[in-house]
Amino acid sequence: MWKRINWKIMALISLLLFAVIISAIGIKLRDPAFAQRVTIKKYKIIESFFRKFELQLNLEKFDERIDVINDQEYHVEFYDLQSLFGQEFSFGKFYFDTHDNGKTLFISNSKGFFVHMPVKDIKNSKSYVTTIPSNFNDYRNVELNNNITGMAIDNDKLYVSNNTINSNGDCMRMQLLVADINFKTLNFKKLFQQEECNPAIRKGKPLDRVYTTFVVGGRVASYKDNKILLSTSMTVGDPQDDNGTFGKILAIDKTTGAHEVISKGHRNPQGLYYNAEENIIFQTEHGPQGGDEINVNLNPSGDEIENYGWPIASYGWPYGVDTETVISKYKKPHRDYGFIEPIKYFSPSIGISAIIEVGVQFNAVQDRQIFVAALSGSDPDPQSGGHGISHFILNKDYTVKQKQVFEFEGRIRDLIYLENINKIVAVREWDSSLIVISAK
Ligand SMILES: [Ca+2]
Repeated sequence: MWKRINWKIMALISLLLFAVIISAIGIKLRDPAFAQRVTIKKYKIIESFFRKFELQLNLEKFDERIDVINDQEYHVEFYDLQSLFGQEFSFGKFYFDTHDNGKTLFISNSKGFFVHMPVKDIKNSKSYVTTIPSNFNDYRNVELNNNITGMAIDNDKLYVSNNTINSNGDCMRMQLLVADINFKTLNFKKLFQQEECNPAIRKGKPLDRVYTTFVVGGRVASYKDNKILLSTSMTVGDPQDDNGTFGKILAIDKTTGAHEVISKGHRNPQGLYYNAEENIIFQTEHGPQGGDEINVNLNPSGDEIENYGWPIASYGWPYGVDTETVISKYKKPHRDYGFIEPIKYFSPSIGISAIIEVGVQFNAVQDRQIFVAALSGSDPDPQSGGHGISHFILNKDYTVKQKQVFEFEGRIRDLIYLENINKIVAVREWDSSLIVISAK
């Protein structure tokens, strides 16, 4: 009898104790400082695993829907990448490219976690990706989040760009790294680095509080003539200066790392696509307040530097002024001042990001067509393009014939068309969902 009561009391006490501990943890977790410490610790453990080991992780379909866009039906599927990168990575930026004639998909997040998967497996509702350890952290100031800003694969080599800061904390530069493709480890080396500095402002020691004017750009794409394209942002440098490397599309020699300027007058270009068959560069860039642009370069070469107008021409306004009442100081249209006119601009901005061109085999659309991703738009109209992927059908003169938006809540940074399975793939950043689009 006593033994039985004793057992019951013990069980009750244990239960109470358990409840107290659980609620204490609950209260503690609601303390933002504590939650942050736990997150950082968890993050560091996951991060060290990703960097050091080859791991296989599930990729599972969790949702699908049908969208009708520009009079065509599309199948839209959602796969969970969350378990792969964990919740704390969901704010990470994702970049894609393929290897081995489109048979293998590479994904990197901005912190330099690389995974690969067979492209044919994307058709399965459950598949897996495999991580690849790398030395990317050797080229990144972890505290300052000098993260990846672009990735491209070209001839068995993987290229990534990032901004790097010197040890004094007063000079920020964009660099292009290259590694031989190897599923066991990616060993990056530096191929190119900007000579000029973005003047960072050092505040405090260690270098945990360095402020810069914005330094982004950094899209990377395969190009012709043994070169890789790299887009650079402008800060204090002059995007109109032929000799500088700010606000440019550069072509970097894959052997020597030497650069040439392909086009100038760019503000913050975060979308870059090269059509090798026709020798055309498609490019997007962020405007200031409004004035996001889609641009096309119909004859890229190192001989003549095309000029896209920044900081003289733009459809945007300077930050901090009321766009309703103040006339913008920027010139428009571009063409009246000798600059190349964007094929499309967005005011308000959509937070324009990746751009890809897709052929007739994707969806039987006969005209030229492009898909454009967006990071965030201030326009409440869901068809503005600020929250989703815009599908543009173009006329022969590159004016817009038709435009409609695949609506997704959240930021979408990169897009890729996978020819082998005839699908477009994107990642929605807030929940790290892999979005797969195919024509019905
Ligand atoms: Ca422009």
